[in-house]
Amino acid sequence: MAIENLKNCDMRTLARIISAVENDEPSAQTILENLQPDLLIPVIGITGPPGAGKSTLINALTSSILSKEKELIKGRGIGILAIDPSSPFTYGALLGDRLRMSSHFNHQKVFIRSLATRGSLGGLSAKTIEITDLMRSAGFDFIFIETVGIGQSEVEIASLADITVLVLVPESGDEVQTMKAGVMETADVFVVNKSDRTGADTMVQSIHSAALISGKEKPEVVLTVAGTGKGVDKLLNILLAKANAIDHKKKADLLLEKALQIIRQWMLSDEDILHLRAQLNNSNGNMNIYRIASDFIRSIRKN
Ligand SMILES: Nc1nc2c(ncn2[C@@H]2O[C@H](COP(=O)(O)OP(=O)(O)OP(=O)(O)O)[C@@H](O)[C@H]2O)c(=O)[nH]1
Ligand SMILES: [Mg+2]
Repeated sequence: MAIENLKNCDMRTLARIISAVENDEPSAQTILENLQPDLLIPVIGITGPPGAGKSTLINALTSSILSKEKELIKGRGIGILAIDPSSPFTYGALLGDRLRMSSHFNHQKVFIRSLATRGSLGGLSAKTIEITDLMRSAGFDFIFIETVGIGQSEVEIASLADITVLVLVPESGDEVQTMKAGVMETADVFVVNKSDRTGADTMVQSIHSAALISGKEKPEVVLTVAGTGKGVDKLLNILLAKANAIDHKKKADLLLEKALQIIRQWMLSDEDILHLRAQLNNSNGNMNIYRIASDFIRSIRKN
């Protein structure tokens, strides 16, 4: 399939191309090198602790967008990339996500893809960057990326997403207390979901206090009940406003980080990294890490 047709191909073909890249099929390199990602499509990262309601919220946002379909959908519609937490229950989580998002699973303007974190030795799923760029090239109007976690993953998602939404719940007090300044910085919008439960207002105050400490001016905080859709239109309006004001020049700073991740990934296989780890583990405490590093570089150059 010619890559210039990526925008117009049907969803099934798109799914096949994504699989080819995800599985490192021989065509993957050519596909990637011919991509033309549209940087104007807003990529919205939805992140937060397990069970905070991220999938339910994406489902509700999708409903909200589709209710204004004439106004908001000009192209392929909504692309959703759910990155599963790395746990032995990945397959279950994947099915669970599909069930939770099921009201849109068959909608022709909604494309949902789950990406397992398998094979990834830390960080986002190995292929997250590539699949996001593929989706950016496929003519969607909106792209949502769901990642679980609080801490490092927000920082990583921020290098990928144009807008980062951190979903918390009334009980997330501890998470906010220990939230690092970097996380406060990277979140563009804070959502207190499950605001039908007690403690939501206290949670909003905690977010404001944490923001004050980290020097962030007036964070945007929205209360939602994702299951019923309460607050979701308000959240969508904030996202639309932010999408119109994306500063693509600022993003250029993150390109180096992105390029380094791609280079690292293309140069080092998971086996290489496991081999390195084994060498470090086998060294009985009297290792010389510099020698191990230079031996390692020599060995991958040979391959
Ligand atoms: N009471 C209440 N329950 C909610 C709300 N939003 C989601 N839930 C429920 O919370 C549970 C977890 O929701 P998910 O959307 O799967 O949460 P998630 O953050 O995607 O979870 P993981 O992907 O597993 O990290 C489900 O049982 C939802 O029905 C809400 O606003 N209020
Ligand atoms: Mg989920």
